Amino acid sequence: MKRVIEIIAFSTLIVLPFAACSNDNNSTANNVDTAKTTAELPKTSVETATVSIGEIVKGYLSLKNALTVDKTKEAATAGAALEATFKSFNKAALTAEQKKVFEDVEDDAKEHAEHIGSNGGNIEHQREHFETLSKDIYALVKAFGAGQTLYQDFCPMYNDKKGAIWLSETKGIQNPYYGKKMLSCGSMKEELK
Ligand SMILES: [Cu+2]
Repeated sequence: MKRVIEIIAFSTLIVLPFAACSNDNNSTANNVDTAKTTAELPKTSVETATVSIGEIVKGYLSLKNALTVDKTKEAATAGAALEATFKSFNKAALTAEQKKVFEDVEDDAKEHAEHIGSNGGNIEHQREHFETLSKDIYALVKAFGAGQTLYQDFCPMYNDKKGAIWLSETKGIQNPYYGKKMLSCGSMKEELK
């Protein structure tokens, strides 16, 4: 909790350029060649990575659940906590392949989590960031597994009917993009183990 407070305090010090809000960072832009780091990984690396990704998934799900019940302040707290989890993630334990996937989404996911954290009171804006964040988390879960069963759900209406995905730990649809306005809008697309 102390860390969360520090993160919130820290992020309020930064004046974010307004344009950054609508820009989707091209997360593939900072791909680095991680192939060199393959050698000599500890035997427990995959296990360790799964545990840490589990932490990220846990943070994402708290955020999702706050949006589902239209709680913008709780969503902000969860967003800040998720950003902190990303920052403390230990990449040293990843395989080269995992590291590449992680680094593809890392900066983007951190930025979305940060904006969600600093936009308590503006749930529509939080949801905009949540949309892309959900794609990042989906990519991580596909590469790492989540350590639990998750469902990829799809809302066909969000974002001018372009649609948006989210991940859920429950089989029934509970839409985080609209909350109680349209809680059951959407369908399950994929079960993830
Ligand atoms: Cu923003």
